[in-house]
Amino acid sequence: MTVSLQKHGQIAVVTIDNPPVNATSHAVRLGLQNALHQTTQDDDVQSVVLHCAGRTFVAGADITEFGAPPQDPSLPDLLAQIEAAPKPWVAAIHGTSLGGGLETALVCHYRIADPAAKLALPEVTLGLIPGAGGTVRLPRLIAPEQAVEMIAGGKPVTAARALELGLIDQIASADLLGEAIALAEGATRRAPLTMRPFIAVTSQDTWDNAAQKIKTKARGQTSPIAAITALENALKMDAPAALAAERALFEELRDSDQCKALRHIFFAERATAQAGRIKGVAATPLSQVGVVGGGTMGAGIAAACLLAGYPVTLIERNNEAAVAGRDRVLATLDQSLKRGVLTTAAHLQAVENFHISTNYTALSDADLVIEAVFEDMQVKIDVLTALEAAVRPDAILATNTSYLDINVMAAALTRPSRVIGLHFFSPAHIMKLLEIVVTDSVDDQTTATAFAFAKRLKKIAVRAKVGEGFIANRIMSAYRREAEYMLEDGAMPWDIDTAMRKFGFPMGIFEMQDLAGLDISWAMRKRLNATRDRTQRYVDIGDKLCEGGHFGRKTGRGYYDYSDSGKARPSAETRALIMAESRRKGITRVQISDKAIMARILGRIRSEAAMLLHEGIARCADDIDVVMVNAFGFPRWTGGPMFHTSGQD
Ligand code: 3H9
Repeated sequence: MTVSLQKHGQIAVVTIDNPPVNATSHAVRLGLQNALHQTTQDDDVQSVVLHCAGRTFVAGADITEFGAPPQDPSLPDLLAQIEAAPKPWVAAIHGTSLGGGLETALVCHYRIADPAAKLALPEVTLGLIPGAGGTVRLPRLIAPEQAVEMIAGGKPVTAARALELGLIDQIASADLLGEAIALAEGATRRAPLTMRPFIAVTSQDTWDNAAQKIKTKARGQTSPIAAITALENALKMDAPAALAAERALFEELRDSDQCKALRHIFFAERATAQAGRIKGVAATPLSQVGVVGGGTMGAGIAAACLLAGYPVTLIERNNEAAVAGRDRVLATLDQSLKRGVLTTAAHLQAVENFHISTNYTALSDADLVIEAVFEDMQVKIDVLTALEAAVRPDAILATNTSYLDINVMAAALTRPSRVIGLHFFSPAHIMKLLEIVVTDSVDDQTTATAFAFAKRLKKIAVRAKVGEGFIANRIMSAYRREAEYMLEDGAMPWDIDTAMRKFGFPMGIFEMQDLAGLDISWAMRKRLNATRDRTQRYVDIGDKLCEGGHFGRKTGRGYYDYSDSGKARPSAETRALIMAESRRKGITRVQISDKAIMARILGRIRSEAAMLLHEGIARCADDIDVVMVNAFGFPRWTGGPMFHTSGQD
């Protein structure tokens, strides 16, 4: 039964059981309507507790039903009926109460939550606004400034924060259902939220500032702006009118291209994990992780593993480097504590789980060791060879290389089947993407284990095969090359960056390179120089900037000049260099419009992606969308480059 009813004395417990996340599918809505009818009719029932089986309270409307013809009862209508019920309803919340799930909790007359519960209205992340009364009821329960943050930001709040905000009445101490029943026993019927006046905004200025911040952050995404409109309606109109306006706005957004694109990327991100589900193969449980190299990347990887609860040993070549690596990791853990990502107890545990050493023998118990040493084939082979001698024969050896040939590394070892690529993105404890690079010799168990490891780290794992730059860096190198061609053809770095920002990237390709350091790609170009295809167009501008010591932000000069406060300004020197390079090559510069800039960038991404698919390096077009959105800030609301440009071939 999707929705069942049980009586505990005079309390009816209505249970939704609709795995995996108790979404309000048609069957759930019908079941709830039935339960409402039964509990209303039954004179023995004094109050009702609404609770969910499985891992979570309702996590939202059923997204798979969007796009299909609507089936009655609609969620808004059903929720209005529950809100008007003659007997009090108590929502017992565990796991995640999201979107339509939180809206369901809002029509209940009381809310009690498990201490680990999270509550959110994440509809904006799907290109929507809450469509079942969230924008109207929430500002009648909590301050509108907080409501707009939840609705336009979409971020979850913890149970403790929800209590502070007035979003819930109580946090359960041990037994959620038992305590919800106790609450229901003493409950009297409260006025529905829609009958209450909304809470006044603190001041028009505070509201305007909050709204302005959201608009700036939206960068072309429509739903956060619509969220502000819906809340402003809720503050101006009476509840029935505001509910009708919310519904109209929701339906318009639901049928929009941005919503379709965001739904595409939501499901694409979940489908990447299928590459790790190999029939008949179980992942090996990992209890000890080793990381070699305590620089930015290694320390980030160690922190990511500690945040996921793994005991970690970090190896460096000498004491000084080990201590520096340790300090980096501990600083990250401290930041995570401050940001509320870790509780005090979990922080303490992570610090206890962390060890440093200068000797590979400290890894004799490790199940997985990830090397993050200098990007040089011989250095990496030496490290992996030494590791192979120190670890158990069944331990997995992973490399975090961004470009190098992992087949060559594996071939240099005696157990190539246990070697895999785990390509993290910086900062490794924050960036969601992890490329899992399968070699020609890796065994299925190692691959399945790498995917399970990624899941525990809460990363989105995308499978790639070995090939220069795998998926992400190969595509980035391709559109960076195209952007460099445009420098010679007529655009300036700031023209290209502006066009990319207008399209929705958080920053342009040249700003990004200045931030990362121009010397990194320069080193790679020097490495590839001997084998470079001389018939291919080559742009020398980046090399010439580096030869002049312009390595980007860290040297105060790169494509841009940087003031002491870090503000970027177009550089006259870069402009002169670019003009001189066009002249030297005999290129007549022509103005390139924003539209033409983006057409060239997108075209290049698409053609490189086609090659990756043809070569089997990427599994499918959806994986490429996931990579581009999560590695380089390709605007999510376009659905990624493949979805965005589909139909253009
Ligand atoms: C909404 O509510 C609109 C209303 O305001 C108004 C309506 C009128 N529907 O992520 P996971 C599937 S909009 C259908 O891997 P986790 C998911 O595809 C909605 N399916 O697990 C996956 O399937 P599979 C607002 C859904 O533990 C499986 O569940 N709500 C839905 O890492 C497991 O998912 C949201 O935006 C859904 N709503 O994370 C919440 N949600 O196994 C969206 C999940 O076949 N969901 N599935 O690949 C999430 O944020 C996460 O899934 C959640 C669990 C945190 C719940």
